[in-house]
Amino acid sequence: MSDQNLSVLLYKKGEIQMVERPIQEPGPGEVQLCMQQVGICGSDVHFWQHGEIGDFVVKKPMVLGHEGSGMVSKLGEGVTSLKVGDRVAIEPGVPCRTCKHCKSGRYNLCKDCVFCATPPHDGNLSRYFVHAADFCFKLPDHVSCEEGALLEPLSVSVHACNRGGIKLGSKVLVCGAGPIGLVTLLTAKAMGASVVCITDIDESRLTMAKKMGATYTVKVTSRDPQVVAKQIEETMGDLAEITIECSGATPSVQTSIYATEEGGCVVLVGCCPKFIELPVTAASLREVDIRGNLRYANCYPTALEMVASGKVNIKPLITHRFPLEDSMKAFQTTLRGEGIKVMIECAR
Ligand code: 572
Ligand code: ZN
Repeated sequence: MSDQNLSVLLYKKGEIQMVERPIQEPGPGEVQLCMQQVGICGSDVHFWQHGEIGDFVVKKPMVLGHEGSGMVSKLGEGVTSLKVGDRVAIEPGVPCRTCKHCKSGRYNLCKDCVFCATPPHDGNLSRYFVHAADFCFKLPDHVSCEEGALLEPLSVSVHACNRGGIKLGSKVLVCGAGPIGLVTLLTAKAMGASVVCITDIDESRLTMAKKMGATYTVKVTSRDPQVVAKQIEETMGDLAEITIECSGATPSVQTSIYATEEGGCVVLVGCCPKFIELPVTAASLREVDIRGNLRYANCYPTALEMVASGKVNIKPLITHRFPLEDSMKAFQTTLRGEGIKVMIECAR
């Protein structure tokens, strides 16, 4: 098999393959990228295992991957912001640019957004990938391509913390210590939170959270949300002012409402089931706002500044590394729930 554009293709539910595909040429305003690093996200594994998330169903083969960085290998017509050889972080969702939400700056709400590895659009887990030049962010020399790839989950956390209104002195609860929970912990602290408590059912993830600066950790052992909320309140000495729910697990979403103080805010970041039972009066009668969250808009520049300035260190998130050829092993590792972030090196 000649190695032209080796790619990780989700052929259909349950079936991923390494395939050779043609290398695309960049069109006007686009760049061709020699992919460097791509992290595996929970959604890549979910599409592989279940063939769908919500309304997004895999109906034809799709290349996986949306947490990527690359090196510019060709410029499309009219591109002046980048040059061949530049290393860039790839913001994976390119919106229509013309709808109401795009024009107001909330382009994450664009209905026509082309997002990598969200059906029917291909992702960037391949040797080469073509992308809009203005959704590529040049990395300074001292920021690695691994860090560039991690700007994607970091941007999720920047948006979530903004949605929650985290500011200097905020007392924050983060539910779930997976990759998104951990970057949210780092971002909340960088935004000035004085206390960050983080929960999980897994002790090793809490150990990691502690190492990354969590003020408190709570190991969740009960499915009763009021019992867990009490445990959190006792640990923090107070209820949380702002809660960022990153697990998507039903009991944890219920806990997030009980564990937030009156007048506070819960941001729903984790992927929940379509319909769940929630303690609505505990939210409504205490004016606890429940806020939605979809990816990010205009957060890559902030995420990059956080890393480039040394305000956050995201490198410890990477626990496994595989070359592109070993992507099947990489996906199996993620499926087994090992480590935190599995990174795939795409360059030969
Ligand atoms: O890194 C962005 C990201 N967003 C996720 C999941 C994983 N990674 N979301 C959850 C699923 N939704 S979706 O709208 N969808 C599959 C397009 O249900 C997007 C946000
Ligand atoms: Zn993701």
